[in-house]
Formats: sequence, C-alpha cells, structure tokens
Amino acid sequence: MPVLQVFSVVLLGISLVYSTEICQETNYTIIKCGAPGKDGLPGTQGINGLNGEKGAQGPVGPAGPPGLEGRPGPKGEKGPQGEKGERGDSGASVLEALKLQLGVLDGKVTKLQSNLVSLRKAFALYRGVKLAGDKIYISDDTQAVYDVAKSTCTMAGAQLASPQNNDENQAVLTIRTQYGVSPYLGINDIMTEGTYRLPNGNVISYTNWAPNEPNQGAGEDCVEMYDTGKWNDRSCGEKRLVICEF
Ligand SMILES: [Ca+2]
Ligand SMILES: [Ca+2]
Repeated sequence: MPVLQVFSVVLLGISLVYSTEICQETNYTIIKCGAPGKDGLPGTQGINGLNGEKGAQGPVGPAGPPGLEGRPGPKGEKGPQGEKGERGDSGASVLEALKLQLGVLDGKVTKLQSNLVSLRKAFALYRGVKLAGDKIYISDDTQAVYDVAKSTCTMAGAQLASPQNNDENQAVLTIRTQYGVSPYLGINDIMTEGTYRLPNGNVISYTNWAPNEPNQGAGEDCVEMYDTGKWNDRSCGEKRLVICEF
C-alpha cells in the first residue's frame, strides 16, 4: 500500500479516536455513541405527595370584635349569711334612748311624789295646818278685815279658804276650832247681791249655810264660818281669822 494511503488510514483512526466518546461501558464491551439528541417533551404530572408534618403554633393575633350578649345563666345557690353590721343613729336607736331617759325621769318623779306625801303628812301635824285632798289650809292665828285677809293670802300665792265640798269645809272647821275664831271665807256676793262666787269668779255650787242664812242683812256681802262649820253672810269690816288655801 502506498505511503499516502497508509497515512490517511492512520489519520482517520486518530480522528475517530479523538472525535468519539464512550457512551456505555460494560464488563465485556465498550459502546461508543454519537452526539446527544435533543431534549424530549415534558412527562405527565405526577400524583400529589403525602401531607407534610404540622407546623409550630404561630403568634397570637389581634382581638376580634365583641360578640352578642349571651342568655342569662341559671340562678346560683344562696350564699352564707353576712356578719351583723353596727347599729347607726337610726330613728329606732333614738327612740330607745328616749325611752331610757323617760324611765329615769319616771323613777325620779315617783321618788319626788313619795317625798311630797311624806312632807304633807309631817306638815299637817303643825297647829293651824290641815289637808283636804290636794289642798292645804294654813293659819297663823292672824285676824284681819276681809280686804286685808284677802291680800295676805294673795301675797302668799294662795287665796282665802273657799271650801267646795264637805272634806274641805271640815278642814277649815278644824283650824277654826283650834283658834276659836270665825274665819272669813273667800266666798262673797260683792259683785252681785245674792250671787255668791269663788275667788276665781265662778258661782259656787257647794254651800253649807246656817239656818235662815244668808239673810242678806245690810252690807252683809262676805261669809264667815260658825263653830258648827255652817256659813253666815256677814259684813266685810269685821276682824276674822285668816285661813289661806294653797
Ligand atoms: Ca249680800
Ligand atoms: Ca247673815
């Protein structure tokens, strides 16, 4: 073979060796291939994969708007009784205080009444003093005409003895008996002849006239008491026992 042909074969071999690459190699052979082909079309979509694991809890979000008011719940059980409060200045406490004061005053009044009864009894033991009901008759054996006798008792805060029942008349008589002198009574008809009045101006309802009295003698406008307790109309200018009525 000519030299030129041999050279061409060698050159071709070299070009083949260096212009190709190995596509696949096995234990027995080496397969050589050509240039890579063009990319194929995309395959069909695969099936969905399995769900991933639950992620960590995220941060708390902002509060939402208030919801609608719910229905009332069931009534709860009765709670334990509370402690007793302190008493205030109520009307009831003021009333209790007044009742207490009234009780104290009532006790004092009862004591004073008891003392007064004792004093009256002791006072009645004196000469010229006599009790009748709630009245006290007193004389110190003074004798005077009517006007002086009247003013004597008035200045003492009393009036001339003017009995209005048998007990009072008897009390006056007792004093008259002690001194043996007829007294002037406070009863008279000075204002209106024949109409006998008490010192307060009221017409008398109780009388204890002696027989045939009052005889309405001349100037007989005052009244004296006999030693029998009976009454006689008498002139006012005589001196008679002064018995005051308290
Ligand atoms: Ca008269
Ligand atoms: Ca007379």
